[in-house]
Amino acid sequence: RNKQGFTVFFTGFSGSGKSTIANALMVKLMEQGGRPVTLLDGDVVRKNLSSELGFSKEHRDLNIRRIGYVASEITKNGGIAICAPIAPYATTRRAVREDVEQFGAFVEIHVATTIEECERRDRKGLYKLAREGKIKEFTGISDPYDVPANPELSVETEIVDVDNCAHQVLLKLESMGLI
Ligand code: GGZ
Repeated sequence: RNKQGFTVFFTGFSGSGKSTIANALMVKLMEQGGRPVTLLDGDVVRKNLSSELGFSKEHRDLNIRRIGYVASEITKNGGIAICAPIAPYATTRRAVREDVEQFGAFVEIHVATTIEECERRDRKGLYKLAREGKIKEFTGISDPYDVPANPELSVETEIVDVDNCAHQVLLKLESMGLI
């Protein structure tokens, strides 16, 4: 039972809380034992797998397709892949979904923190730099973000804390019969 692999794919703005929720989810899934859990975090992937890429549409798409390929291999082999890039383009998310769904479930989670709230928090000071024009093509400021139309789940980080968001994801996975 529950041997099929699957991919949990978080999408949302920089500073929305994707990494934090993804990490909390990883801990919960590892506690359950069973399948290996692999986290493909946005900035870690950029450092190790996509270090030559920038933030044009072409480069973002290439980055996301690489993440999708790795996630589909993990899914194929019965593992759990947790991805947490911005992934701003709906068509690219769709393509990754199709890659993964050949082998197992694709669970898209919209981390629905508004751009206003991400900019207010500005944990890494990147929004300030983007406003000053020192970072170009910054998602939500000077670059597009397609809001997911039909995610499996949307988490509202402005009213729900991190642990609770991760718990909501866990409940969704349960209701889908994946865990
Ligand atoms: C968006 C940027 C940009 C631009 C650098 N636009 O908060 P962070 O810092 O750690 O997460 C962001 C990360 C985005 O990389 P992704 O691979 O997730 O993006 S994508 O899915 O679109 O390929 C941010 C930082 O890199 N960053 N410049 N212009 N975020």
